[in-house]
Amino acid sequence: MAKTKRLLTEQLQLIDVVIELLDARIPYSSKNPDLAELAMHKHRIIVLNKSDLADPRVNQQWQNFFSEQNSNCILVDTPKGKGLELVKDTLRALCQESIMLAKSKGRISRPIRAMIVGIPNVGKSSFINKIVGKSIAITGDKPGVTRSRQWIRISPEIELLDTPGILWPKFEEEQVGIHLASTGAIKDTVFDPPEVCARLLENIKSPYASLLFNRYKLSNLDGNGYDILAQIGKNRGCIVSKGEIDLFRASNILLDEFRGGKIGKISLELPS
Ligand SMILES: Nc1nc2c(ncn2[C@@H]2O[C@H](COP(=O)(O)OP(=O)(O)O)[C@@H](O)[C@H]2O)c(=O)[nH]1
Ligand SMILES: [Mg+2]
Repeated sequence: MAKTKRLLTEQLQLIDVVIELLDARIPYSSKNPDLAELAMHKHRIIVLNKSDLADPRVNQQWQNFFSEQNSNCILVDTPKGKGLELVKDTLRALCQESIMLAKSKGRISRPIRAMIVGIPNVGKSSFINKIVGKSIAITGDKPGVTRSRQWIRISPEIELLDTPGILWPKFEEEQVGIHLASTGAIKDTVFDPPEVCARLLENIKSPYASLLFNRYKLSNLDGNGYDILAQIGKNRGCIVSKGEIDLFRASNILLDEFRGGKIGKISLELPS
């Protein structure tokens, strides 16, 4: 973490605007606690990425919440490219002052420089590829590949750092860990998948009951998360010998379908 933090601090010195990607389903849990301080003197844009997987009503609440804190907050669906033009417009608007200043002095302003930051799996590489417009090889994550930093011009006045800044998630709160595991931000191996699923089901069973009924043909949502997981396993044929239900297989199905948005548009956190 110390090394990651040092690298981020270095990268931040090069740019004007930080674009912080959050997972729209878990804006609280996917927000890095230290970034506000590290990027104190930079313009910032919050992108609620994967907004296509989250509950539209809740997306709106989060957008209002961040706007009330005077943060620029944009809903994005990276694969469909939704919201990306607004990100570029916002970048330009944020830097308007320095552009005007340069003009008034008869100078041509240099391009605005921005970088993407976010926790693992939030969509950083996809976002960069999409906003750049063509697929570029992101080689930075592979050990042994060294390459100099590159700026990619995404419009005449905007340049983007080609490697995203990697942020570490919060570690202290247990509920945060469950949310990060549910969405796939941290590896399943850190957690017991049936436990993650049981907690996930307890979180969503009342706000999203109808989605669960529809997807898994449940007869009821009685009992705790493990009971519901067992029903899902039974209905999906996750049976081991003697009719016992394989909760691990049921968990894999549930996690895959939740992460892929197959159950429906589900948000795990509200601003309140
Ligand atoms: N549904 C959906 N999936 C996304 C979105 N953005 C990224 N993804 C997916 O999330 C996964 C992780 O993305 P990646 O760019 O590798 O994340 P990184 O680790 O932050 O670089 C990939 O499977 C992407 O296709 C989005 O807006 N919506
Ligand atoms: Mg990546």
